[in-house]
Amino acid sequence: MVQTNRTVFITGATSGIGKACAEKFAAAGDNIIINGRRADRLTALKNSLQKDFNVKVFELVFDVQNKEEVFTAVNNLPEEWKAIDILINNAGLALGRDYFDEADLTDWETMLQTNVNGLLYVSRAVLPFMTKRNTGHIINLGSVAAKEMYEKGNVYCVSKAAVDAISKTMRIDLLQHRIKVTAIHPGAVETEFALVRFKGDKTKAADTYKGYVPLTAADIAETIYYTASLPSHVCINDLVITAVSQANAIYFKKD
Ligand code: NDP
Ligand code: 8X3
Repeated sequence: MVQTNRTVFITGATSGIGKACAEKFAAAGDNIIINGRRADRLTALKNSLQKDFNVKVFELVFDVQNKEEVFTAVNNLPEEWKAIDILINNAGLALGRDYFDEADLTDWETMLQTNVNGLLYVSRAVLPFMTKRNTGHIINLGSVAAKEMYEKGNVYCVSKAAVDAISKTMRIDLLQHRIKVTAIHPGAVETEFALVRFKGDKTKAADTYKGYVPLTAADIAETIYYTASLPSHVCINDLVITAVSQANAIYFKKD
């Protein structure tokens, strides 16, 4: 039987996959800690989850890039929110689609600081609550971009390859605490991801998803929920998921 009433901490819950995960886990009766930088969106999500699903929701506004903010927010959680069962390290972004020799250095720094360092900070802050109880599940959002490098993907691919490697090393070091570590690697998912990558250019963002049926955020939330609902002795370590029209990070069948 699937456990409910768990405490699930989701980073980057103001949009896309993170928001869909918050809705999926809340619909199943879990209590949710939601994070993001856009406080207005977090409050709206908190209100709708509480109203629709009658679960408890706690908002944590912080930037995962900021070590101080991360540790202060996590360490100051009220006692009843500290027994975190599942951490979904979802906050992340791509910025730019440029050749290596032309790419913007600030874009590179922001991707590494968010997708790699941010994930490390949040995990390191939350882990003492899990190791103390010798239980927990960390779910990291990688990407097909971790599995194949593609043209003009450079540092985004690097950051997701790092998430892949971090997931493997976490799994080894956390064995002694019976903590599950799952890396989820989606192909193209239609969210605000492309709009962020192309810095508000709606035409380029829409082109990303043209000519085929992409994954939805709800597809990924469903998959993540599945990995979090298996018996306590079972762990999905690594899961690659794409639309039927996508073979890997590079090959698509578009109309
Ligand atoms: P969205 O742009 O829709 O959502 C990204 C979320 O991350 C937002 O809630 C945003 O919140 C949050 N976020 C970004 N930077 C920070 C930060 N510094 N601190 C806290 N939160 C932050 O994209 P997706 O839902 O598609 O992306 C979610 C994850 O999935 C990312 O890690 C992405 O790399 C990965 N992924 C996405 C794919 C896709 O095709 N969409 C495919 C493969 C992987 P806010 O701006 O409010 O801070
Ligand atoms: C997002 C998918 O193909 O844009 O991680 O890298 S892709």
